[in-house]
Amino acid sequence: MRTQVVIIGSGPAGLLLGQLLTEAGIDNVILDRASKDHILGRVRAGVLEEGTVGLMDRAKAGSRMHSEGLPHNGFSLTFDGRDHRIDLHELTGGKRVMVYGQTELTRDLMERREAGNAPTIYDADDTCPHDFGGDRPHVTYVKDGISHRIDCDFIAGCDGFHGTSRKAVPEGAIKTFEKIYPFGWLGILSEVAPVSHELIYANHPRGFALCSMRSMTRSRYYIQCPLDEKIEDWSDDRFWDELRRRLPAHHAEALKPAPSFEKSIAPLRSFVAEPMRFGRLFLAGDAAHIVPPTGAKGLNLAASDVHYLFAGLLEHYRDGSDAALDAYSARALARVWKAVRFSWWMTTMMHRFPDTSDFDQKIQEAELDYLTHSKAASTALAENYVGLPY
Ligand code: RFL
Ligand code: PHB
Repeated sequence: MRTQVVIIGSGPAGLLLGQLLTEAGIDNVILDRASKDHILGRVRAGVLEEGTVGLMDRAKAGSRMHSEGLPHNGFSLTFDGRDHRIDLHELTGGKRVMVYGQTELTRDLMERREAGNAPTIYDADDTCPHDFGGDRPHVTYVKDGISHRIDCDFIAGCDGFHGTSRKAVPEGAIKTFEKIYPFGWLGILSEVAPVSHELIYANHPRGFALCSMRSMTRSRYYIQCPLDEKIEDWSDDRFWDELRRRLPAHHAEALKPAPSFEKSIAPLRSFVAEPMRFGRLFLAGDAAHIVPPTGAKGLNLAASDVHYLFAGLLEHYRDGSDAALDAYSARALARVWKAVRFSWWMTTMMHRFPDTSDFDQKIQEAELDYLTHSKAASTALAENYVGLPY
């Protein structure tokens, strides 16, 4: 089998790239080791930057997002028992974010792909990119016990943090940067109206909490927890009780406990691999970088990588120029590092660290006070939260 671009991974990065390529008439095949149901069962990101929204439109997959997604003009930071609204719209001169679940975005892209009969191979085992240092790369995989090979022009490694693409790069050709945080997030989904119509990021002596949503009838809540916490020790009642304690009184009173239908613990990590291009293999999304979810940047970075990679592939096939492909890694990484910095900063400012000294605590309080009382500081937060320009 032969195609122009093999995409490893059917998450947001792979699906978005596949759809943009298909719309531009560039043949591609997506391989994923998981099943379609498994991929659609994952609950992850919830906040889309305008750039991500624009890419969904360009991929002709944005119509449900516009009818069911919730545009948000601001969010709340709470500390010291009080709410401080960050008016994104006002501070950024008219920008906003869209609250729309990653699961729904994934479903929309999959449906669009199926409608266009573009091939996706699910349950592909032992996927491996080969010969990407030369002009004739290929990818091998095993499906139902039978080995297959796809020859191609380019390989896009969109297979997430634990994927095979980054691991296929020779050790000396890649440099990685990592920071592991000493806590995780325990998250639940519940079929109940959100406690507020906007997101609430809460800094509290008992730890961070986040009130988010998937719709006006479905809530997504998180609390900071120790890394060794066991999910089976967290009954719904215990979760609601702990969340309530971390919110200012008026929100705590408005919180309506209801059964959860998803509950999981995610570790927090910052990670970047440099460069993001190795000959004819290009890494995009979580395959190249991870950010803690505090800044809502993971999915949005996957989208901005795809923006740069698609521009490069389009220029290659339409104009016969490799200038944009050659610039891919540097352009993507410049934006990635700014989001890594922002996510690290939000995480540091909003969480309780086990080794926080009295001095560190006072600095955190001063930072929050400054942030919420200085227009310049609030503007910097808002500008990063809505997404830096591509
Ligand atoms: P994905 O979504 O991980 O997709 C990778 C795909 O590759 C497949 N795969 C392989 N396929 C073939 N062969 C292999 N060897 C393979 N190994 C893996 C996988 O099955 C999968 O289908 O990466 P992508 O596309 O780069 O997208 C990135 C986003 O998913 C990620 O950044 C965000 O979800 C991160 N994230 C959040 N981001 C936000 O912007 N806001 C959030 O609120 C937010 N919350 C989260 C998150 C990530 C989480 N986890 C568990 C990683 C909450 C959680 C819990
Ligand atoms: C979510 O809705 O899952 C969500 C929203 C904002 C974040 C992280 C997660 O910063």
